[in-house]
Amino acid sequence: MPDDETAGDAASASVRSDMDGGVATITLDRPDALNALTIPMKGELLTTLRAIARDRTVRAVVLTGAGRAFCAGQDLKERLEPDPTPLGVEVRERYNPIIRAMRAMPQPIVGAINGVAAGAGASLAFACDLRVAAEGASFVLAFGRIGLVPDSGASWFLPRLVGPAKAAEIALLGSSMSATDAERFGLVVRVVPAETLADEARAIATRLAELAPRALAHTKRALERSWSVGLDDALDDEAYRQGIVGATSDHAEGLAAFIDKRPPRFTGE
Ligand code: T3D
Repeated sequence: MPDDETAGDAASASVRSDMDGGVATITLDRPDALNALTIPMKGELLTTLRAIARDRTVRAVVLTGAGRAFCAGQDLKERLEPDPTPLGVEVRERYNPIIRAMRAMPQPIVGAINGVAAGAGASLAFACDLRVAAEGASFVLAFGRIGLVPDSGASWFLPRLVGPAKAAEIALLGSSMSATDAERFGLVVRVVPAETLADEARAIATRLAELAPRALAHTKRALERSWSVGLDDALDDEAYRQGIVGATSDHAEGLAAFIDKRPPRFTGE
């Protein structure tokens, strides 16, 4: 691991995180460069994700961008500096850990896609559990336009999210996918006016934050696992996870709340 993972402490942080009522909001904050990812920024993002994953008071996460873009992917100007890290190393050691951290964290992540999500920025959007988009937002696999291949999970997420035919069109032609098309293909759950995006994303995250955290974490893991196993394995996996969450206090609380006709109060126990 390159030794920039603690860059999140820097005064010029370009990743902000705010906590409110069990929902952590992570904001990519380099609006002048459409939130393009630099080496320090990738370190900050990874540190933030790992800290949130360990924090049991965080029940759901919102990931968004400052300004008019969600994220324009790799900062291409940084690549022109002397002695850039070889691309394979950059992807393996700085991008892949971010995607793995997003998928491994127990909390669900809601992507609030406020504008263009390009290159690895699109990959970050795909790695969220749910996405809500502002009118005018778009997804662009910009990799091909600069002679690169989709990375940071884009080639894996996209066919699963929109189907192989649409994925091939977007990945090979580099066509931009509008928010409206993204909703049609199920990539985003909803398209909303830009001025209501933050509230909409927060409302979804708040709903998630009110659910039983361990059941949510197991659901996230089971959905992901289902992509690579057959029905037989999936049935076994469901039984295994049900055995675990079925023994939690939160399950007992859910049952009691149903009988009492009141909202449940889940604690994560
Ligand atoms: O390490 C590695 O390289 C391997 C990993 C690769 C992963 C990747 O992400 S590769 C793909 C990298 N991203 C791109 O190729 C996208 C480049 N950007 C664009 O194609 C366009 O900017 C957008 C389609 C995203 C938006 O277009 P538009 O017309 O709305 O905005 P713009 O005028 O192009 O950009 C506004 C500013 O942001 C501009 O700066 P300036 O001229 O006002 O000072 C532009 O240079 C800057 N900007 C946008 N994208 C990037 C960027 N600066 C650095 N890196 C960027 N990726």
